[in-house]
Amino acid sequence: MKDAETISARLLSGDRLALSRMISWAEDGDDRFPASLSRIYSKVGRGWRTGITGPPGAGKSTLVNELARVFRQGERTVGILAVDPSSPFTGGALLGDRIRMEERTKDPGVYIRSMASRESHGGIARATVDACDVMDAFGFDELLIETVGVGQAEYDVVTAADTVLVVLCPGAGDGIQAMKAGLLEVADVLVVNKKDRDGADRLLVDLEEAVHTREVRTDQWEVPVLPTNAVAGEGVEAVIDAVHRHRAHLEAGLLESVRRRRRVDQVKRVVGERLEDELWGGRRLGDRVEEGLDRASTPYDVAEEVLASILGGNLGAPAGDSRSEAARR
Ligand SMILES: Nc1nc2c(ncn2[C@@H]2O[C@H](COP(=O)(O)OP(=O)(O)OP(=O)(O)O)[C@@H](O)[C@H]2O)c(=O)[nH]1
Ligand SMILES: [Mg+2]
Repeated sequence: MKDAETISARLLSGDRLALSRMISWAEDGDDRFPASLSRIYSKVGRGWRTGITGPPGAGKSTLVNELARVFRQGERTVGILAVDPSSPFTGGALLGDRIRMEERTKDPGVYIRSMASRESHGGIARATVDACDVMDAFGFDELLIETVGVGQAEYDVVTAADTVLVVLCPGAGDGIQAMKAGLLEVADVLVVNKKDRDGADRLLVDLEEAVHTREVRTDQWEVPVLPTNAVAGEGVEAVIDAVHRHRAHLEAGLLESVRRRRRVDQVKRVVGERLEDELWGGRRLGDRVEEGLDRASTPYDVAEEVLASILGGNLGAPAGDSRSEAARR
């Protein structure tokens, strides 16, 4: 793995091409990635990861741009990852984001990268965590991860973050819809963007009510609801202040366990992906499925056969199996 060695050394010396290369390896599931990650992993854990999610068009990219601007005024370096889990390629929306962020891209203290899902299964969440680890090891102080909040794949992506900002705006993606979509559940900070628009005050009040009437969070954090006008850069400092407060809150308590749980999730994703490749990649089991179906069995019968052949026929009697429990009673 000469390549992995070279790239990780270059990354640690501040080479941005190496940074981009490693993120591409993560994205492609390249087998050079694990070896290169292990060479930089001791540097992971210093950057703060802020996820920005919310309905399409809520103003996430505009806010990310503003957050980056304010961080830069404070001499903090910023790595930005725009993740589009539902797109099989880096499409138009992200391209538009890139143009808006042009001002930021000229700044050597800012790195911007978009990522899209190339495969249908959950690889994008795994790749997001990998990309964050790589940017973190590179040395960015602040990591910003933007993703559209619409479904499960996006929630998986957002769990890569230490602090989650949910950006809403009056109109299309109003509070009720956000609640239905479960967006409020993932929020550490709620942002009501487009506060210059009609309905913003109403949305603020609704969300504050929703936050306060909800059961107290197990982590004792009170979710702030903050108005912004991202285009005018208004309210952005208050958002950053909330991120800092949330960071201090986690650092005083749950941070280690939260990050550990996130690593556990990542291990599970890697195992899942590898298993899937092993099982179906070599067509070994694929052939078995075809044969089973030729015998006119149901998909369940064939699946049982396949599982039995993998697990050595011990299906149905794992440790602590409910039937054996019942027999003992
Ligand atoms: N009036 C007003 N317009 C805003 C504000 N923030 C963003 N916009 C506009 O809303 C539109 C969408 O903004 P984006 O930042 O692209 O929104 P987004 O959430 O990143 O959109 P997607 O990534 O496509 O989901 C743009 O035309 C912005 O200029 C705001 O505070 N007030
Ligand atoms: Mg956007």
